[in-house]
Amino acid sequence: MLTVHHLNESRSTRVLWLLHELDMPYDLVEHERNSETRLAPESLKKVHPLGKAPVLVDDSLVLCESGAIMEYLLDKTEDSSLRPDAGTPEYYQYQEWLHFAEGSLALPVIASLMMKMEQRTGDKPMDGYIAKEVNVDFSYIDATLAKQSYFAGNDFTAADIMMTVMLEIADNVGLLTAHGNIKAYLEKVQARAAYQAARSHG
Ligand SMILES: N[C@@H](CCC(=O)N[C@@H](CS)C(=O)NCC(=O)O)C(=O)O
Repeated sequence: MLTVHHLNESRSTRVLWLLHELDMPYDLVEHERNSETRLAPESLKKVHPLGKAPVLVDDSLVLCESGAIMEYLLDKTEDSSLRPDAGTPEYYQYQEWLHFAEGSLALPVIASLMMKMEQRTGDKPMDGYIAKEVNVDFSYIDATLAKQSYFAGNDFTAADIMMTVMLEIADNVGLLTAHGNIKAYLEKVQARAAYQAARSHG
């Protein structure tokens, strides 16, 4: 049986969302952030040395990194609807966005969140770098969603799940005000039943 270690308001929503899309049964272990520091509790460190969510446990396998967990689950199921066929142009778009979510987008989005929490004035060298990254990334995302319905083309895939959780943080920080295509996309994917089921766990 699969066990998902979930932290409230975190990237582990991606894993729950995918499991609901695939109708795969799982056990859930819920961990609660410290309300002041927002850090994960010690209970997560007992599961994985990084002490971060998500963590997936399947028999002797203990896996972190949401993107790797998505690929593991897609390898495990016979349902191939959420990952384009290997070697197709859509497959490589899928790969690009699956990695983009953590490899490119996470840094400027999470840094923007931290800067907002710290009420930074925006005059440090890092602020300029983050502003430039935010501009480049969201222009690219907006242009992609202007020409196609989903990140890997015309079908919803696990790359959309990876991207959505980061786009939601961006929206909360106010980075999407000039990006109508991205806001409309978010409303569309958030209406999915599997998304609602995943979010019911916080
Ligand atoms: N790149 C990792 C990031 C994991 C990560 O930073 N998780 C955050 C929640 S979104 C966390 O557990 N933070 C709590 C902490 O660091 O104490 C992934 O995609 O899984």
